[in-house]
Amino acid sequence: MKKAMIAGILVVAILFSFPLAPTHAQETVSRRDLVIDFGNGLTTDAQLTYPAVGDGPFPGVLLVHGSGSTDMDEYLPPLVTGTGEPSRPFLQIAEYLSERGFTVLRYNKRGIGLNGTVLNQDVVVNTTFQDLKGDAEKALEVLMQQPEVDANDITIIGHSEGTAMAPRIAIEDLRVKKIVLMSAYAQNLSEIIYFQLVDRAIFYAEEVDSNHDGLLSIQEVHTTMGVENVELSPLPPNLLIENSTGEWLWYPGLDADEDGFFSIHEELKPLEIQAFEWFTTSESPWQKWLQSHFALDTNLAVIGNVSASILILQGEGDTQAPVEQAFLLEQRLTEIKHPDHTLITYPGLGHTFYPTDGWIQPLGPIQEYVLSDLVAWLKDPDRTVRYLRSALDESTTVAYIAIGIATIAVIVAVVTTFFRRQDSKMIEEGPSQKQRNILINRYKIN
Ligand SMILES: [Ca+2]
Ligand SMILES: [Ca+2]
Repeated sequence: MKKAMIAGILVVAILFSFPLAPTHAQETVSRRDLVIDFGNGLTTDAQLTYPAVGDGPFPGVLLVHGSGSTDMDEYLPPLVTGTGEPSRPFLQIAEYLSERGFTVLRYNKRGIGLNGTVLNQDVVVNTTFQDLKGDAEKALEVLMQQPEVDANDITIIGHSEGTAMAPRIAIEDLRVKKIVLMSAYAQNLSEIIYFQLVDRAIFYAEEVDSNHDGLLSIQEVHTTMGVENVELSPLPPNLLIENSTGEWLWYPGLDADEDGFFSIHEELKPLEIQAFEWFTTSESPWQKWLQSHFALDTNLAVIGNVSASILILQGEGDTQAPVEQAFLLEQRLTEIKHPDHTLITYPGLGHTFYPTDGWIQPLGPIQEYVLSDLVAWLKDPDRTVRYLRSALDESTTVAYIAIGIATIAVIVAVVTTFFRRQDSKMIEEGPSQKQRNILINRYKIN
């Protein structure tokens, strides 16, 4: 009896001490770890995800990251997600798509390891836009070589900085049939950074300025301290005011004219412009990458050259790639009558399609309805009809040319045979009376 009780306690202890690790009943996604060779001795880790059922080949999707030290999951630390947990938008996309019939490749950026760890500072500091684009192209080749991938149905999904790469790769490589731009840029990165550093701070400050006198008071800033995720705003209060003496004061240098207020246009704006100028010209580690971006044509200038189908997904509350960027791209595609382009914008969602609150933008996980729209677009029969039609157009053209050549050949053969017959007849029999009359008329032969 005692033994049975101890055994019972042990069973209960075991049940409660082991985490019930797999919460799902059945694994629905298969995974294969890969290593991608970027050349010059540089390799990176990657992972292929594909449906657990079937041998494929399945439609292939490549994920191309946003800026920063980004791993294959686009890992974002709790510091910026506002949820207390990290978020992994690319892992989310890969699993969501693979569960629904796609093979997806995602890879660590050059020099970057798991959770955005910098593995090779030298490589990271020297990375240019062209390097990143070349890496994406190498990853694309690896994706297309996988037996689970239908090389005739390839999509590139770019997020943020990746939206500058996807169109350029699709223009050069017509095997890419679809591109998806999530949180897209239309203008040059220098304009985006100016918006992020200068405009965004001013817009937010105007919200904090509750009496609308153009001046931030200590009280107005202090009031924002309890606001949820306020540390993710463009002007976190703990960077504006301090209380080391028992009294709240502006940080030195902010209230330059010492009138007790932080003027939005006279004091804040010049500081933000200084920050922009420092960021874009200093000896900072990002200079090589920044300058390579500044030298690029805008996305707006190149998007019209993409023949692949285009989906743009944009959060209307995105404070990093504002929704106007997506509207500009959509307008260009409409202007040039691009045959297959779709824009979906999401009210209240930010840069990672997570709910945002005005200028406070937590980078939490992607809302499921956005992923659902993505799959619906990728699987829409309109896409398939478009490819079939273009394949049909190609084969129809080839058929017309073949029929044309064959017809001409037959006519030539018939005509040649006819004249040969006539000639040989004339030689054998001599000209008939009618032929003789024609010859006499034409050449006045008597
Ligand atoms: Ca005020
Ligand atoms: Ca002042």
